Amino acid sequence: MSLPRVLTLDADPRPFALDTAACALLVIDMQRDFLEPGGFGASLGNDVSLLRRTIEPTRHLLAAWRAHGLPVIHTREGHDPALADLPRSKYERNLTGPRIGDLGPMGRILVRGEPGHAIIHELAPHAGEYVIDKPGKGAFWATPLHAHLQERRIRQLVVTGVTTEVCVHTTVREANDRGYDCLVLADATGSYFPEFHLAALAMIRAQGGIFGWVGTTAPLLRALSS
Ligand code: TIU
Repeated sequence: MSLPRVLTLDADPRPFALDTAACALLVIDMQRDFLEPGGFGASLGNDVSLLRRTIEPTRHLLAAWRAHGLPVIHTREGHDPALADLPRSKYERNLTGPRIGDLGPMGRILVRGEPGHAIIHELAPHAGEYVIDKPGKGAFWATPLHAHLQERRIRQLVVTGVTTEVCVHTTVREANDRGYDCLVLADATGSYFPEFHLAALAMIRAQGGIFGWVGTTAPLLRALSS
């Protein structure tokens, strides 16, 4: 099934003209450490169940997106086992509970290669999909993401993942400053704080779309299936 070059999608503050020849789906940090008990999110005192509503919409979108051979990029937040890429400030920030690198129920918290660091099985990357390991909240800091996108002439990102106001927001701000148009999908992003989720989305689309566009998966799924 061939797609039109441009898909016009309902979004705020105005429709998003998705250029199917210059876009990628960016799935941020859908890791066990954030979505399952015993990981980094839980170690910070959060109820991880609040994020799980994003899984089904993201799973459907991935299937439709992959059916057209469009590029998918996944990110994972985490650190090397020696914690050499872990700023002391990040390590020391949480004063209570286990810290990054400590042993939890899913292995060492937020450490690459540990079970908890993996992307949840429902959204596991397919062969050939790019997986970016990032030590920070933003996907551009200390990663090859910008170079990867530039080489492929990708100018637009459809952004999903967790958490809306932390890694998604930081990444969208980084992307916006580097010249990418971002469409952030409200039902495929989530936060441990529902009010922060709503506020973060409002910030993106305010002032004429100061950081980007906000939409949902439904119009995109419709466009990909018609
Ligand atoms: N704590 C929190 O809301 N988020 C993070 O620490 N990382 C991401 O958002 N991925």
